[in-house]
Amino acid sequence: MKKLALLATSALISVAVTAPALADFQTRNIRVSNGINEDHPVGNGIKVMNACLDEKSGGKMKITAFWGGALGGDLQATQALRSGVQEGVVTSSSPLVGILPALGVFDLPFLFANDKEADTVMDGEFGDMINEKLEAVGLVNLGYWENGFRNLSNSKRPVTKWEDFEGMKIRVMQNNIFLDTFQNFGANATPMAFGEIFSALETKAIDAQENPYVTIDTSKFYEVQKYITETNHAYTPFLFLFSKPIFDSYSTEEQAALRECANLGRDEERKVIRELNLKSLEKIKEAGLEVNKLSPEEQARMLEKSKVVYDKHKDEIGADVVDRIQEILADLRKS
Ligand code: TK8
Repeated sequence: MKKLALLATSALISVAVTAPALADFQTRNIRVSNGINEDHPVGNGIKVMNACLDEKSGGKMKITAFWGGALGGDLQATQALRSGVQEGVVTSSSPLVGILPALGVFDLPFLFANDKEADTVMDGEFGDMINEKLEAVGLVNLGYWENGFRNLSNSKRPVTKWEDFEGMKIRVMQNNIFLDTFQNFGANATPMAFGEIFSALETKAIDAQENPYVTIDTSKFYEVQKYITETNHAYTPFLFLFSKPIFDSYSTEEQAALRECANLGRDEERKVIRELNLKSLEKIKEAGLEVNKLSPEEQARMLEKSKVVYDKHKDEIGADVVDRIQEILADLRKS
């Protein structure tokens, strides 16, 4: 009898310890929009994130992802987050410079030399500093996912030096640094939302666009392009943004679960996208595109030619922000 009573008490205690934790989770249907398609590695990342949320919240928190711009483009979705009418978006940083000019730092041409540099900058104090600035404009960044190094595709001619851009009609993101970079190479650059690229290439309204191989593959741009050049001219990250007004209404446990699960998702996404990169290039080749690479000398020439773009945009990005990233990169290159 005594033993039973004891057992009953300890059962009560264990309920008392675990119950409040679960009560801290409510049913949350988290809508996350994407411009890219579900077979992009962001899809793998979101799967992992969902499994993690499911476990932590006892099935209460769940992401529903929308693909191919079904909830609107990057900029439109981000504004919906700021006004608290949508939970999340996976967006390139570049179209958001009108909201936060400091993000333009990632658009500076030939800034990063490789993945490792990008990861170190994004996951370190520099990434944290940008995250603080994002919070001030109503956006919680759950993490830097990989979009990747950007390469040029076109339907006109092989491009192996900047002079080959002459007169080429190229789509750029809604971003003045990209606009100036390509105008400066002699191209005729047009800012356009991601969702309009395919048909603009198909109808020849534009000749060219630039995106990582995996995006050119999963968004099928190779179907309407003839040439591709590995330019690696920019590494613009994906931000996994969450609406700050909605985030602030969540419990501490829910917020922590989102942050932890987003990190797991990011690790998976980065792993998958890096494995897929060369496979995507193979697929693009098999589709019949002519592939060229910029020589290191030409990359250096393009960077030199782009110094005017750095100078023109430095103050608007924030001189302190540009100086800081250059110091961090210089240190990394020493070690
Ligand atoms: C997808 C975009 C895309 C970006 C672009 O929504 O616009 O070219 O590289 O990944 O964010």
